[in-house]
Order: sequence, then C-alpha cells, then structure tokens
Amino acid sequence: MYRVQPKGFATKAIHVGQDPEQWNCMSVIPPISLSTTYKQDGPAEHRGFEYSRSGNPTRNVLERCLAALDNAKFGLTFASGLGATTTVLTMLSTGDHVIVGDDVYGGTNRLIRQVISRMGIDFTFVDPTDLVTFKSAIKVNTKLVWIETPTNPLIKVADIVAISKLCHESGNIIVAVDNTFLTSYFQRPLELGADLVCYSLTKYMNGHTDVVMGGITLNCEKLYNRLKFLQNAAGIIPSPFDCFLVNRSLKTLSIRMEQHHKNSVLVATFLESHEFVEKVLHPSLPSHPQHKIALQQTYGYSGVFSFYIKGKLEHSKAFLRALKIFALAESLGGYESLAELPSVMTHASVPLEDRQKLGINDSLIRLSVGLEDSDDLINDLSCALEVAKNTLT
Ligand code: P1T
Repeated sequence: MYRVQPKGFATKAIHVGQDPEQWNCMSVIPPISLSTTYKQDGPAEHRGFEYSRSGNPTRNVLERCLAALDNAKFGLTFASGLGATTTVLTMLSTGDHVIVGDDVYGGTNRLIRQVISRMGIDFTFVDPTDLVTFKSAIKVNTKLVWIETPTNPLIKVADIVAISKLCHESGNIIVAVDNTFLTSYFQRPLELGADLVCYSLTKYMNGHTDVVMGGITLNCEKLYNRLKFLQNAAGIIPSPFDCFLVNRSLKTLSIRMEQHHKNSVLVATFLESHEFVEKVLHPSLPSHPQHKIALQQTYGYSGVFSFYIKGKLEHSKAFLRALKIFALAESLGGYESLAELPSVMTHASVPLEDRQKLGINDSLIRLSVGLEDSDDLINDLSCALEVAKNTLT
C-alpha cells in the first residue's frame, strides 16, 4: 500500500493564490495580465510590479499555488522544464562539481554534457539507487545533486530521505529532485529532505499537452532570492497566458493523477502477463526493484512507465506503428496516451555507450498512459503486440 494522502490537496490547488479580493473587479478566476510594464506612482515607486519579466500578477498566482502544493514557502516558474534546470545550474561557478543521476531526461543529459560542462563545471553521473557509489562520488567541491525519481526512462526509484541525509551530512550540498513524473500530488520531496523540487510543468501539472513550462519550489529564503534574481537576470520566464493555463490545470490535478494511477496499474499488469513482453518497469508492481521505497515515499504512481518488448528494433517499430489510440510521440503526462522509443527519440542524445550500459536499448518502449478507458488502452496494446509478434526479422 502506498502512503495515505493527507486531506486538503485539492482545496489548496483550487484556492491558494486565487483570492478574488486581490483584484479590483473581484474576478473569481485570476485575470491574465498581458501588460509588459506597470505604471509607477513616482520614479522607482511601484505597487509590486514594474516590468513583466521581473514580476507578473498572473505568474504570481501560479507560483503561490505551486508552492502550496509542495507545502513549500516559495515557487518560481520558467519558460520550460529545461529553463528551470538551466537556472538552477547557473547558481554554480567554475570549479564546482555536480552529481547527476545516470538516468535523466535526454535533454537534461545534453544540457549538462554539451552546455554547462563547457563552463568549467565538473559532473559525475551516478546511479541514484546505489547509495555506496553515490557516497563515493561526493567531492569537497560538490555543490549540487540533481536526481530524477522515478527516472526517465528506466523508472528507477531513488531514496530521497537517504540521499538528502548523505548530502547534508557531507557538507552544504543542495539536493534538487526533478519531480516531473509524480507531481506534488504523489510525491513531495521537500518533506523528505530535498532542498529544491523541479518540474517540467509541461507534463502532468499542466496535463493538457498545450503548454511548455518549468517550475521550482523550495523553502530556503537565501536560495529563493538567488533563483528569483536569476529568473529575472537570465530571463527564462513563461508567458502570462501559459501561467493562466497551468493554473487552471492544477484545479484538476488530484483527480487526473488518481485516474492516471488506476489506468497505468491496469495496463502495466496486463503487459507483465503478456508473452511478448520481456519485462515491465513500474513502481506499483511488486517485481519492481525499488517497489518498497516507492510505497514508503510516495502516495501513488502516475501514467508513465516503460517495458521491454521481446524482439529487436523491427518489433518495437512494428508495435509503435500499429498503435491506434496511443499516439507515437515524445512527451508524457497529458490526458491522451502516448508511446515512444527512447533510444531513438527522447534519449537519442545520450551517448550510445551510456545507453547500452543503462539498458536504454531498441526494445525499451515508454508509455504515457492517459485518461481514456483502460479497456480500450489494453485492447490497443494487445493488438499492437500481436502485430509485433508476427513481424518477421
Ligand atoms: O520539455 P521541458 O518542459 O523543457 O522539460 C524537460 C524535462 C525535464 N525533466 C523531465 C523528467 C522531463 O521528462 C523533461 C521533458 N521530457 C520529455 C519531453 C520526454 O518526452 O521525456
């Protein structure tokens, strides 16, 4: 059994930051403030807003609500999930060292290897489920740990309590957890000891596949002030219209996540029993290596998981082409079901040697189970597996 979700999440999602009294017109739904600039009463005398990059009323509403959902003091939003990651990494200086989970989103891997490492910042990629190796990777100049849990696309579950303890005992290391796959509804890393929670809000938090955005929540005021400064100084901000959309989407986050959980468990259980499936990677299944940790630190699971099909690239391709309800597309977390092949799509930029070592091969298929009827989804997968099975090589 997963942890029991405390009451109050849905109420916070619907009300925090939304008080109609803050607007002259008493708007129940927060208005979209498109103005790029705000009239000042006197030079440098303003009423909270001066220029929309440094602060915007619609963005403020969303940032307050996001913080509340993680029981955090502060929230910040960015133009994309990678924009949030970039902003965190720009807190570092030349000579600093960072430990990164070995299985992270391909774009995060590419940002680190091909952009940030050129600025004289040193990185070590480590399996976040192997605490012994993790500990030995810590150096005197380690300033940041960046992990995803569950990881993308291998769905490894890291022990946030243990990693945070290790990092805080070993020095002043900031622990950042990318919580994109579970959202604040199913996992709240700050309560488990992490310092920063990062999101691709593009995924479940928005959930409607129509906004690209990133977010950070945190409790430390000093870190917040630095990140708030960088949000304005580097300028990787979201548009007010997108903030409005994500804020609207948060109102249904709890019910969407409950349904993603139900559907994905049914689909994963079906796949695990299928003769043409080698292995299913889903934290709700007792066969998952970190199943117990998942139950201890989360309140449930979302719709994204991976499985190995029996066969080779041709079989994976035949399967993906045969799907009718699942769309063959990158991304995850929307109400619609998606399927993809990480080795040639989302994780193609991870060096081949690393992919081989990790197990991101041509038989690994990632699903994002949406909110359609589970019977229809299972039927779609069943028919596509049949096509793959009958593919001659
Ligand atoms: O796409 P963007 O909003 O910039 O978010 C980047 C990102 C960060 N963290 C995780 C765990 C992610 O999965 C992503 C984006 N991932 C995909 C687009 C994908 O298909 O995996």
